[in-house]
Amino acid sequence: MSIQVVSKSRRLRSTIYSSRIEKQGVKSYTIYNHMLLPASFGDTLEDSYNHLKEYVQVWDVAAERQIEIKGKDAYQLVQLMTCRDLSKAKAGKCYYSPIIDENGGMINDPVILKFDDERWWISIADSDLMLFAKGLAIGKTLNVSISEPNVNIMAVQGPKAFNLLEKIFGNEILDLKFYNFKYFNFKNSKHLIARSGWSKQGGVEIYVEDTKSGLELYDLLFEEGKEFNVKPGCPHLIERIEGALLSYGNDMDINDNPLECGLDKFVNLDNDLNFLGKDKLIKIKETGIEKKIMGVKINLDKINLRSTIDLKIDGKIIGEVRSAVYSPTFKKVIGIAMINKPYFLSNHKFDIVVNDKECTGEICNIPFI
Ligand code: THG
Repeated sequence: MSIQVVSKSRRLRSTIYSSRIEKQGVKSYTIYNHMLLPASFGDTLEDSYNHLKEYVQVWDVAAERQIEIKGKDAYQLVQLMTCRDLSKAKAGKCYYSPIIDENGGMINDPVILKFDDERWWISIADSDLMLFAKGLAIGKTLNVSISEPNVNIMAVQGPKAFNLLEKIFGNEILDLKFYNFKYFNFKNSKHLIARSGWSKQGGVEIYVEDTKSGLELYDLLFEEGKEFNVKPGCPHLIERIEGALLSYGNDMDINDNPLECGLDKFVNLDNDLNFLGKDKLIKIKETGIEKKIMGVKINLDKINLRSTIDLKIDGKIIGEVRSAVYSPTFKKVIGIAMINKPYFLSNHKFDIVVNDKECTGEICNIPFI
């Protein structure tokens, strides 16, 4: 039997919600930004998937840490790190933005929040972005301060999310637009709420700065949510693969560029902005990419992926699957794969060996749904 326990310590940081989710029956954690991120509760993966698609869940996603960039040169530093054009970014908006190195390799894929030109939060995926930002700021002698404030996000996700939120915050919350954020009053405190989240089921993320008030709010969400069948939850492997929400470190890393990751929408090269990797990305765009993230469907009824598995055509490796799960919707395994040129151009069939068993699958477009 494989070992299922990871020992907790200060280094593997708990969140302000940990004691609560442990009472609520969290069954496993993963580690994200050196912090506990719940990975499952008591229900089966399929039950929590059905629940998320029908009701509302509250997630402890405090592991999505904020890196605050403040100071006169804050915009310059943020723009230096991303290939997304933030020159016209507006205060009160969120921007999903690839962070890239000097070769165009993906360092992170955060959501960036703009407060004003001199204050930004970078809501990071699982890599040490703060060190990268500090190195750049020191090297370029930029006038900024960089920190990781004590902000702990809880996400409220699912089709009933706004029914629940309206009960607590009033109908003003219904006017919040996708990827916008605003402060909302709760008792004697205010909380930054963004219409965003790592699911396609709709909802918000509450960036809790006032811990005491945030925990009261957490408890109230469960109290008021009873009529909507609220449950604790966490980012969901099936739901996120079906919706093709990419997972940094799983689906892509520093060896992949944003064009290979299908993030073309967020790669703005036709401008006079100064960001790392720009020349490289311009060249890559001219010559074309050598590999690309695609969907795969595999003729299996279960999989437990812990590392990549090669995909082959006539014995030749044509790519690798990087995330995969059984989908109750497609009644087979679906996954996210990096596929080599020219195989990403059409729906090729491939061979794959899973647990010593040979089987077949085919390449497809994402999102699946
Ligand atoms: N919320 C916040 N911070 C985060 C995440 C989050 N940090 C880590 C991780 N998730 C970052 N990765 C992603 C990946 C995809 C999306 C958000 C964060 C996402 N994409 C939308 C989509 O693909 O449909 C839309 C993006 C857009 O159109 O701008 O939501 O979840 N705070």
